[in-house]
Amino acid sequence: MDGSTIYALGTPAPSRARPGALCVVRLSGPRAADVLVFLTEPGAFQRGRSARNPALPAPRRMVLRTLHDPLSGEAIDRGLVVWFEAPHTETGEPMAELHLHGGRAVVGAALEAIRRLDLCRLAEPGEFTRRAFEHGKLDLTEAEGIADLVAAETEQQRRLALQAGLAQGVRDGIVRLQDGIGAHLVDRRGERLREGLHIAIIGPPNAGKSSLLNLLARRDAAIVSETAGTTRDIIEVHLDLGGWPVVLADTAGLRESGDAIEQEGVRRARARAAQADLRLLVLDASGDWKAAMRTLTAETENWDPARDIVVLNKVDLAPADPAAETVPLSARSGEGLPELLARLESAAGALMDEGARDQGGAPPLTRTRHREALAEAHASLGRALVAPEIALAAEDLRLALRAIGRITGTVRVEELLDVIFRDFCIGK
Ligand SMILES: Nc1nc2c(ncn2[C@@H]2O[C@H](COP(=O)(O)OP(=O)(O)O)[C@@H](O)[C@H]2O)c(=O)[nH]1
Ligand SMILES: [Mg+2]
Repeated sequence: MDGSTIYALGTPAPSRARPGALCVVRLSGPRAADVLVFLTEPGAFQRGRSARNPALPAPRRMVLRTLHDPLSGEAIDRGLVVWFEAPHTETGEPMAELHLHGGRAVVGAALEAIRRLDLCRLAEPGEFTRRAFEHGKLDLTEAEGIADLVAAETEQQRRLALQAGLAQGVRDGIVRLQDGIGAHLVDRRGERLREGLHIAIIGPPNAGKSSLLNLLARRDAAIVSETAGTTRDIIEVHLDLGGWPVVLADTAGLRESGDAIEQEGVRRARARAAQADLRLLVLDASGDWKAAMRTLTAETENWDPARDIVVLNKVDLAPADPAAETVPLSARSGEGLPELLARLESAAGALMDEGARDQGGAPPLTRTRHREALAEAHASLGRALVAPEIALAAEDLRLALRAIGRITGTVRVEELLDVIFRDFCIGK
């Protein structure tokens, strides 16, 4: 709003073919009263009388007045005028209406007289409604309702067709946006970069899981013991694996146990294995590791044979099977460690690259705040798609926009308003 006073024809402009019986000129803004007085009281303009002039009719009362050209004093028309006092008006501003005879010459002369006062300007399409909206006289859906009402009947069919097309277009746009946001949300690169790649060491008791953790951590983080069931809780160490931050977790040996604490350890081990980005299954080369591999890979949730690694430990005790898809290692002597590290590094790199490829090189979501805002936008878009009413869908879209705005900076409502009011006709 620029504080200007605006005017426009509130009825269709009279044409030669179809002159109307009446034509209404509407004014809104701080100078509306001046315009009304200057047009209806001869000589007032020259005297520069103010809006407090007694010539101003009582508000909301139609009164008969003769309209004069304020400069020449020439009579233009005799018609009804109405004065509306702010804020109880349609726009919330001072308003006036001139009900003129609908001939082209009359209307043309009246508009020209108003223009020559140089107190107001022609309204933009939808500007009256926009001012009403900005003064809290109606909400957006009501404003849009007015747009529909104005366009109804005259071009109903064309508009209906247009609306249907628009709705489908909007729907497609929402679906595309939601898919895009969803893809960012499943991309866990940012989290991996920030928190580290999660690697879980799993396997049967006594396979050498804790020994492997200590070997990789280069310190005695976990207790190594011949007593099966020694590791009961999860032990985490943070490592740098070829430049990638890694959280390595040692877990309890996977076996049936009567011990309640060990049972809980096994439950946690399985849960951690399922959540991890990468699983290292450690097996004892000197035992029946093939059977163990079959059962444990089948039992482990999210086990991916193309990504997860089977480590055949204690190769100092039994020769490795070169045909098997395993990484031979001796956690005791360190034999096979460089090969295992190489495998881990390439797996970590692949996990990070994978996300990068999926996102077309887009930066990862590293902040929880961004992730939460996107999740909220995603949910709001989903609700918009199933909203039973257009007004509710609009509200959901607004919420989605606000959530995205929290990442990108504020999304100005003004920008939206321009789009909405653009479709109005002048005088509304
Ligand atoms: N010979 C041999 N013994 C190992 C090796 N790795 C671990 N051990 C032993 O196997 C036993 C169990 O090891 P531990 O790391 O506690 O296994 P976990 O139960 O899987 O955590 C310990 O006595 C270790 O010293 C290895 O590579 N070779
Ligand atoms: Mg252990």
